This record gives sequence, structure tokens and C-alpha cells, in this order.
Amino acid sequence: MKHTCCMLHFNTAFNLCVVSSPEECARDCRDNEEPKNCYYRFHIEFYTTIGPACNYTFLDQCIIGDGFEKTLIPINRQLPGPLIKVCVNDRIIVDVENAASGNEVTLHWHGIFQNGYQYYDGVPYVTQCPIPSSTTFRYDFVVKNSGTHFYHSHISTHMLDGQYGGLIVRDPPSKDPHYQLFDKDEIIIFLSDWMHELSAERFPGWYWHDLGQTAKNILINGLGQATAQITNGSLTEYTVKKGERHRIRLINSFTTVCLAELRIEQHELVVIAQDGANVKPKPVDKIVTSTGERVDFILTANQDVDSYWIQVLGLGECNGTRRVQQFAILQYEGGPTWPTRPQPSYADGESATGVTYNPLESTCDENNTDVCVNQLEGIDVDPDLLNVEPDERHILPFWFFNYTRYDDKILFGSDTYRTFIDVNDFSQIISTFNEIAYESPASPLLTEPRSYRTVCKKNVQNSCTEPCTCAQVINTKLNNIVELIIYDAVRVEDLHHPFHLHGYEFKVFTIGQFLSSKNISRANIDEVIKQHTERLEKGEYKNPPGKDTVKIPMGGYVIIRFKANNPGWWLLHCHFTWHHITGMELVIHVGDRNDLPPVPYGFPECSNWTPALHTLNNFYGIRYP
Ligand SMILES: *[C@@H]1O[C@H](CO)[C@@H](O)[C@H](O)[C@H]1NC(C)=O
Ligand SMILES: *[C@@H]1O[C@H](CO)[C@@H](O)[C@H](O)[C@H]1NC(C)=O
Ligand SMILES: *[C@@H]1O[C@H](CO)[C@@H](O)[C@H](O)[C@H]1NC(C)=O
Ligand SMILES: *[C@@H]1O[C@H](CO)[C@@H](O)[C@H](O)[C@H]1NC(C)=O
Ligand SMILES: *[C@@H]1O[C@H](CO)[C@@H](O)[C@H](O)[C@H]1NC(C)=O
Ligand SMILES: *[C@@H]1O[C@H](CO)[C@@H](O)[C@H](O)[C@H]1NC(C)=O
Ligand SMILES: [Cu+2]
Repeated sequence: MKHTCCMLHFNTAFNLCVVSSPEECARDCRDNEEPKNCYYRFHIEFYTTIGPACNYTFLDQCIIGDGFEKTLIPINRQLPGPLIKVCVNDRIIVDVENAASGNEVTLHWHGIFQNGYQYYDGVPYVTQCPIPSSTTFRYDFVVKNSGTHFYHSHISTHMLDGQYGGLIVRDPPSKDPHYQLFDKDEIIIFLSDWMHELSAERFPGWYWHDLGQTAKNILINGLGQATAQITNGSLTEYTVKKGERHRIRLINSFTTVCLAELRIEQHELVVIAQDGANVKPKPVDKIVTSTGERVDFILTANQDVDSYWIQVLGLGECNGTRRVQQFAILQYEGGPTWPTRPQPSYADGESATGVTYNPLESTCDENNTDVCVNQLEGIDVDPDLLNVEPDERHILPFWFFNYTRYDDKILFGSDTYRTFIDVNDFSQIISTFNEIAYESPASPLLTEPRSYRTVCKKNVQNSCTEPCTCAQVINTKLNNIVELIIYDAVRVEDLHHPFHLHGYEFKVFTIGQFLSSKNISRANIDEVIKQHTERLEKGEYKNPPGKDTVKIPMGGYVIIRFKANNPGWWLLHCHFTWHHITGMELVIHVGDRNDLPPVPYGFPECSNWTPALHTLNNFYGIRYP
């Protein structure tokens, strides 16, 4: 692996460089250290849990999951996939070998800005062609922003089939404002949701039994109990030493609409970063996350030498009849391997008192007893972001287009094959964002920008009837201050959609919720903007915190801002898999072609191929009249 030749992209010359292994890269980060070239090989194939590898003592390729036998499409026969742990400014090279015959792959490096490496963001038909099976695609980028990130499949529903893993980018001591607050930085709590069949079974979904896409289980670092029964060995155990302060990195890699609430018996959790953005420390008792969100917190092992339950409750739809929950164990060195107290029930977790970070329902104003993500204090803010008027403001409602309300001919008319999902109330829906359901073009927008229909807004393009579908693009000027107001126009019980922006960290200014169950009108939003403007005029926003994924409360809204200083084609989408693949996404196009690095030499292309009919006929010498 070491001392290999490799080529730096965007560089015409060949550069000799040393490639380091994952272990060499997962070093302590030091000031003034040479960055490393970190190489990973990701092999993707169909596989099963509790398979024959689990019979041998060397368990490297044994995936247990929750002990239920099922097919998955993991990376390197691991769940979660291999951990990428590097220092800021390292270069990450990942060769993705797609051996899952019949399935395409792309991987998104969630949280990495990719400024200068726009071709490696992993969004199919936006930044690259999907990786066909039996081919290898090399992701190759330098990470310039630190934090707790992760990677996951960005195509179809494959994220649920086990294609994800942690991506931790650490700062050297002088760059980490919280460096003095912890002794150890080793624990990762990686949360994923789980079903007992391949995800494809649930897209569009079943109609007669077990409707919808609700998760069956939750896994913590790929492990969990299948039922209420306690089985030793199937839970993740974290070991700490009494007195130590741990920086714990929590990653939510769910795919369904369930959210997760984490609590660690008898321990306070001090939040220090969200989605890789540092914040002033804030002690809380419970941490709620939705898919795409990450939280770094400090846990001080200051309780009796013992074992403690780490309890994760599934919220939203997972808090229905099933009350899905999962456990891991925090074990103090010298303490028992298993907690002496009984395993808490869902109701025990629910009734545990204390302050909740990122609560589901909250007004997020000064009277809030919980802590909304906009109520943490950032470490630094670009003063331009506090301008009263942004350079651009985009008001973006989202809702579901419900085919079932209309004549069935819209969905099942002859010769129309519209995308839909079957949801748990027997209706068929697609998802719209800014009044359009996103539809992929046939070639990546980044490399083939002419391939999309430029005008596709309802009422503007005559041919676009409701539901309007197209590759929706919002053009933005490089370096503009951009404000987005994203709102849940038609509230649906239990849904709190998390929106993720690629390529950026934004600042969260306001989160709010309308308490009535009425639809949110544009007039409601105008009132919200008025109050927001007043707050800006009075200088009431001091240091809005950063994030890259933010959950919009049911029937609520968020106001976020960012400086558009990263040129490229960046997806903005609901991170619930079934929502974004049915249209709840759009592309923010920043700058133009001249602002981007050249397309890497030999970069794969894809497109439709429907040649004129006479081409073939000319070749064979056949003529039509
Ligand atoms: C694998 O393990 C199971 C359960 O212990 C056992 O019944 C089976 O015989 C083993 N198979 C092989 C091939 O060793
Ligand atoms: C789990 O392990 C502990 C300690 O070894 C033991 O006391 C307990 O009975 C085990 N529980 C089960 C369900 O096997
Ligand atoms: C579960 O749902 C019930 C009923 O809506 C609610 O009262 C309770 O607070 C929810 N639990 C959690 C942990 O969100
Ligand atoms: C907070 O509570 C106080 C006292 O009840 C009330 O006067 C004030 O209007 C509340 N603030 C908001 C934003 O609702
Ligand atoms: C869709 O419309 C049907 C028929 O009006 C209704 O029963 C169902 O609740 C709606 N579903 C959603 C998700 O809005
Ligand atoms: C809310 O909006 C949905 C979708 O546009 C519509 O079907 C429904 O009738 C509206 N409800 C009310 C109360 O206006
Ligand atoms: Cu959504």
C-alpha cells in the first residue's frame, strides 16, 4: 500500500506521493503536520446477515445486525462500512468496486463541502453518472472542513441496505476550540434504521399488508436486539474509565421518517458541535436527531463504576404501535458487563425527565425549556450573514401530491408511468418541493448542464400539468448571501422533515411551528419574514449556529442563510429516502462553468441513446419510403 505512485487531480503533472492505509490515517492530529493521502477500497456486493462467516472464529466478515437473517448490500462485508478517520487537509481516495450485479452505486460524503472537488459529491445525474456494476469509480478529494460526518449511498433506497459508515475529520489541537474539554475521542454512536427485507421491496411499497416504510428496528453500530428479549453479545458495548471525559460522536444514518432520541442513564451530555459545526457547550439530557444529523457531545464518566443503559427511542412513526427502541451499553472499566438495573421500557425512556436537544415539538423561542438547534451559540459568524436584506431569498414550500385525491387516471392512465409510493394510509403520493417533484435528467448537470429543461415551474411551462416534474434548478450568483425559508405547507401527523444542503454549512436563524392544523399560506410566511427582518434590524441574532441538515417541525418552518462561496451544483433535499427519491429535492447551482475545476480526464459519461431511425437503416442499406 505504501510508496505507490498516484496522480493528483486538477494537476497536469504527475505527482509522486505516498499512500497511507486507513490505520495510518486514523492517527492523532497534530499541528503543522504533513497531510496524508488516505486510501480505501470499498467492495460492494449482495450479502446476508448471520451467514456462514459467522460460524468461524475470525469474525471480520460476519454481519449480525439484529440477528434476523436478511439480504443487504454492505461495503466490505461490514455494518456499518469501514470507518474513515482522517485529519483535516488529508486527501481521501476511495476506490468503489461495484460487484452488486444489477445495482448502481453512488456514495455521498455527507458534510464534506467538496470545494474544488465538485465531481466527487456522489449525487447521481447531478455530479456523476451512477457507477454501473462490474466497474470501479475512484472518489478523490481533499477534506478541508473538520467534523463528525458520514458517507452513505445516494442512489435509490440502498442506504437502508447497509451502505453507510462514519467519516470523522479531526482538527489539530490549535484549531479545535473544544480540545481542552475531553481526554478521549474514540466513541462513535452510529445509528441506523433497519427493515427485515431489502429496501427495494418497499419502493413503491406494499398495498395489502404491512403498508408504508416504517422501520422495524434500530441498530447501534450495526448491532441490536431483534425482539424485546435480551440476548447477550448483540449489543454494542462502549468502555470508559472512571474520571475520563469522552468526546462522543453521534451519527444518525436513518433512511425512514423515524427519528431517534438518545439518552445515557445517569449521565449528562454536553453538546459541543452539530453537523461538524462547533457551538458553545450546552448540557442536555436527551438528544434527538433525524437522518443526516450529527451531534458531538462530552460525556464525563463521573458516576459509580457500573454499567449503564444507552437507550435510543424511535420517534415519529416509530413511536406508533411498535414503539421501536434499541440499546447499547456504557461500561466502566472494572464494572459488570451488563447493567444491574433492568432494561428500561419505552415508557421509562419517555418519562425520563430533563432537557431535550432538538425536540420534536417546540416553539423554539425564549420560553422554551428544551434546546432547539437554532438556540445554540455558534463560535464565529460572517457579519455579512447578518445583513438585514439577503442578496437572494428563496421561499420553498414542500408537500405531498396525493394521487388518491384525484381521478386514478392521473397515476394509472395508459402510457403514463409516474413515480409514486404507497404510504400507510393506502394512498399513493409523490413529494413536491417548491411546487415541483424533482426528476433526474439523463446526464449529470455538472458535466452536461444543457441536459435539463430550463423552464419547469408550474404556470410557466405550459406543458407542465400538476404534479409538475422536472430537474428543478435554482441559479445563484457566486458569493451572494442566500436566505432559504423552507416550510411544511400541509402538515402530516408525525412527519418532521430534515433538509440537507450539499456543499455548505448554513446558519440556522429561526425555527418555528404553527400550532393550528391549517395549511400554511404564503401570507403566514410573509408574517414570519417580517418578524425575522425586525430581529435582524434590532441585532437580535448574535451568533447563529451552523449546521448542514435541519429538521422542520411538523407544520413549521426554518430560516437559514449561507454565503454561496462554493461553486457547483448542490442538492438541497429532504433526507428521508422515500421523500427525496420521489421528488422532495432541488439543485442549487452556484456560479458558472468558469468557476469550476475542469472535468477530470476520462470522467465517465452517460446519456440517453435514441439515434435517428435512419442511422441504422443507412448502415444496413435499408430504405424506408
Ligand atoms: C454453523 O453453526 C451452526 C450453529 O452453531 C451449526 O449448527 C452448523 O453446523 C455450523 N455449520 C458449519 C458448516 O460449521
Ligand atoms: C448475560 O450475561 C450476564 C453476565 O455474563 C449473565 O449474568 C446473564 O445471565 C446473561 N443474560 C442472558 C440473557 O444470557
Ligand atoms: C409518543 O407519542 C405519544 C402520543 O402522540 C406522545 O404523547 C409521546 O410524547 C411520544 N413519545 C416520544 C418519546 O416522543
Ligand atoms: C414568554 O412568556 C412570557 C410570560 O408568559 C410572555 O409574556 C411572552 O410573550 C412569551 N414569549 C413568547 C415569544 O411567546
Ligand atoms: C390522500 O387522499 C386520500 C383520499 O382523499 C386520503 O384518504 C388520504 O388520507 C390522503 N393521504 C395523504 C398522505 O394525504
Ligand atoms: C391543504 O392543502 C392540500 C394540498 O394542496 C389540499 O388538498 C387541502 O384541501 C388543503 N387543506 C385545507 C384545509 O385548506
Ligand atoms: Cu420529507
